[in-house]
Amino acid sequence: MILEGKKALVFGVANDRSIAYGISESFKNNGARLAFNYMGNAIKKRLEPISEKLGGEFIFQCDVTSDEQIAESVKLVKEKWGTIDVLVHSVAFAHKEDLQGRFIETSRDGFLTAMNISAYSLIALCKAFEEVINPNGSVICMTYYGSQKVIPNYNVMGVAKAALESSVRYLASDFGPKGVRVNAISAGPIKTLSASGISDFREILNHIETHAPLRRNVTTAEVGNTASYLASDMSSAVTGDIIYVDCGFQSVG
Ligand code: 0WD
Repeated sequence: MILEGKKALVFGVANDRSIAYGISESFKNNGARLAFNYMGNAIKKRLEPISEKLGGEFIFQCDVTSDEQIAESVKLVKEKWGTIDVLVHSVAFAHKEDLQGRFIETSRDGFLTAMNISAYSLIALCKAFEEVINPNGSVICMTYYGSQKVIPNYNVMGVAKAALESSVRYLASDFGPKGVRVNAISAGPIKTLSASGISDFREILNHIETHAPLRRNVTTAEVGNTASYLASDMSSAVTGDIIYVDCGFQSVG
């Protein structure tokens, strides 16, 4: 029970295939207390039974592009819990037309949308929740190898993930004196709702099965267990880091 009593806010559970769901299950199994955001009413309906199943203590509306909703979330979290120990950012978005074809075709609006939702939102959440995160707290976000190498069709999201990974290092530096750690997990490809927006995603999965040292794809449960390690005091000297949970693909890819 490495997370016994720790209060974890999880952003990005859309359904039970979400990476954030695997993270939440592992957190629950390790003794954490949980609360979840939802973006809009459609996701709220889906989230309610999931939160119940995982023993979530409350859910709250928070579109990460809205400073007002982020401020409201902080207020609510203060009322409910006072402080938090863990913040999980498992959120990303890019327009479908920007996840196919030539990267050079990315529009200004598409670029800014991807950057806003997928990268800036981490900074916005860290800034807003700074006052409630306990010393020894842990911030965890999700990234992908397309930030480092060209992965067909990942395009603008690769650029957004590069910004996110760099933000992890700067945020870790800002939070370090408080004892709060900031890290990213770079997960191998997983068939989720977001992933289905990427053109020819099946080919990426097949490529991993053939080329990754473990010759298979990663599961959300495996990503979840690494997140539990990062959320726990077991990783107390790990910060500003990108941890690969990808069946070893980045070592050969
Ligand atoms: O292969 C993959 N699936 C990988 C995903 C490999 C490596 C990393 N990742 C990352 C993603 O880029 C993302 O950062 O993991 C994170 C979680 O993605 P996921 O679990 O693959 O996707 P999904 O289940 O769709 O959850 C992402 C959620 C959204 O779901 P939908 O499908 O409704 O877009 O991000 C949330 C939303 O719940 N989200 C937002 N939340 C608040 N405000 C917003 C927003 N503006 N936009 C999207």
